[in-house]
Amino acid sequence: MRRPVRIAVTGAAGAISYNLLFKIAAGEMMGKDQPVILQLIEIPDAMNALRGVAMELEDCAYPLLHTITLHDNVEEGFSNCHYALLVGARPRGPGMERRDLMEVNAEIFSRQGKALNDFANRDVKVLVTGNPANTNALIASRNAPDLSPSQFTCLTRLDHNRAKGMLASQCGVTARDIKNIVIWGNHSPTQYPDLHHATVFGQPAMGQIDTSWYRDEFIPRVQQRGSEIINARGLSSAASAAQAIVDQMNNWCLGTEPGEIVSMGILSDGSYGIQKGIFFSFPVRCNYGRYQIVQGLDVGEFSRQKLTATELELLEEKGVVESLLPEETEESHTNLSICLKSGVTLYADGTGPSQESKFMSNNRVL
Ligand code: NAX
Repeated sequence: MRRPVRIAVTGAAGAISYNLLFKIAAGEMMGKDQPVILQLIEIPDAMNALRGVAMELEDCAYPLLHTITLHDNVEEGFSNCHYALLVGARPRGPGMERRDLMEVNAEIFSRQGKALNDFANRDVKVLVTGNPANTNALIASRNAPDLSPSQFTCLTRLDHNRAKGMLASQCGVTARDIKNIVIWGNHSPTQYPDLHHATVFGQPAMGQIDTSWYRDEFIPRVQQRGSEIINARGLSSAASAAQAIVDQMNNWCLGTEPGEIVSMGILSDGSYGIQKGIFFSFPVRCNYGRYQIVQGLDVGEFSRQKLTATELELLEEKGVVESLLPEETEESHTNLSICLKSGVTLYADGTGPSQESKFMSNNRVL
């Protein structure tokens, strides 16, 4: 049996986590041979609810679930974690403007970035789901000067999966027959679901659908899918969001299928002309626990306009939280090459590879 990995989850008593934690404990995220330790984090008021969730997890008697720990603060909760799933966030309250929401969450995510910097495993992989996900990822990453920005990602896999599901339904095929959808930009209604590189049964998707359906129905529907679900269900997406978290982490850690493209929100390195220093959803491939932006995809005039719109929104969001972005990390976030470094996996009990050993280090270059 392998050594258990530590997975910290914030917002662990919330709706998404109620779908997510059971999947993780069942081995759907990290593999069927990987035991897990769940470090569950909530706000103090939700600790009782969290205890209930922990009891249910225990009652499932999952063979891979090694330990569950409960925490009402991130400093303890992130201690030595190998993976951090930042799901919890403040929802938009009555009369709250978008800017207010961003400011409240900015404070939460700057504290979480600092706690990851100080207490998490040096190789921690972080996935931010709490909204506004891209900008929250930026805040967390900018507040973690000792970690590489490439260790932070935000969730745009739900948008990717939504696009895949809708295209499959339109073409009368299953999601398995569809490849290489790309979501560009922000996890918001400005995101751009791009089908120009997608294939259905290995043939270009654009040749199998109407351009007018693509532009006038498909794109707005993917962009607005979150609201469509809230209107229908009275509650926001939870099970599909949990599945997307599992998919994104699984691909990041265990790799994508050969040749397959997936979408992931990551720090822009300037690829495709997108300004550096913002978290933007790009087409990526993953292998050996790393992701790499797929280069050289053709971006036509229609696509370019959409990319620019979502890029501008992210730059505007960044402007709102600028005061919470420490200056010391500005350079590492606009010049990725200077902050890429080697890391070693350290275990809490000190039995991991020696930090000094140059043979055991892994290269985090993207
Ligand atoms: P819930 O309101 O059901 O749960 C959120 C939980 O987070 C609550 O239990 C709350 O107590 C906890 N929490 C709040 N602040 C916290 C903090 N500082 N530390 C630890 N826990 C904290 O929301 P849920 O439906 O689970 O959604 C969670 C977040 O995901 C929301 O921000 C939501 O907007 C966002 N989403 C992001 C998606 C994406 O694709 N990026 C899609 C789904 C979802 O809408």
